[in-house]
Amino acid sequence: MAEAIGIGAGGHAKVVVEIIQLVGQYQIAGLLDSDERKLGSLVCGVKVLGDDSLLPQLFSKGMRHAFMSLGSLGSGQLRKELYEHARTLGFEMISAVHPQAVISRFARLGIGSTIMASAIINPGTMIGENVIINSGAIVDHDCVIGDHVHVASGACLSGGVIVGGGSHIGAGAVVRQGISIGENSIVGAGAVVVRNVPDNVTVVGVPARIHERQTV
Ligand code: JB2
Repeated sequence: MAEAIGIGAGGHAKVVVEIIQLVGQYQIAGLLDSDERKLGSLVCGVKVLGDDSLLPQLFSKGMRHAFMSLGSLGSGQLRKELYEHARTLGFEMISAVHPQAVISRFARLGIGSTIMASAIINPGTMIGENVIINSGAIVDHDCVIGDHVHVASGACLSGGVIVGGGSHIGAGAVVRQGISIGENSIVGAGAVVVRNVPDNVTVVGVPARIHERQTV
């Protein structure tokens, strides 16, 4: 069985590791984490081998597959940078799709994406690279989800919603059908989005309103 290395060994890693173990297509060789206190510790039985500086060494020893086990709350910039770093080194980024996720055969998933248990992805939807569709989230028909987006647990995107790259849809948020959300924006947990959201803003509340503008 091919081996894969995970990047990140926090809470998100537990969920991603378990999915990869359940699917059984890859043997997880270990996890990388920048916190040296985690060195040698176990995450769902998988050892933390060191930090990201090991990536080139692992690649030169023949490791070819990697996955993002780092999550995000709000900005996914670090997830994006580490993902692109691993790709630049030559790693093939693998997806983790929970066997109990419901994914239409008419939906498309980008590489390196993580789809958690009880997520639903309906026909005509396109999911980009390095996307997290977290537990119980619903992405209805004909949505377009950009690269590095995180749709957090229990969020609901109605039909035809567009989410720009790097954005975060908070836990339990609801986005009305046909809405466009810009790039690198954050929808707060529990928000109800009934108007388009521009790039680089945080919206919160019911109905969602701009709370702050990110400086990029
Ligand atoms: O540059 C880094 C780096 N910076 C922080 N490289 C690597 N390889 N690891 C890094 N880390 C590590 O990410 C931290 O040392 C820590 O071990 C881990 C982050 O763990 P945490 O549990 O804080 O967050 P998470 O990313 O695993 O999960 C977040 O996102 C999920 C989607 C949390 O907010 C979860 O609650 C959420 N479900």
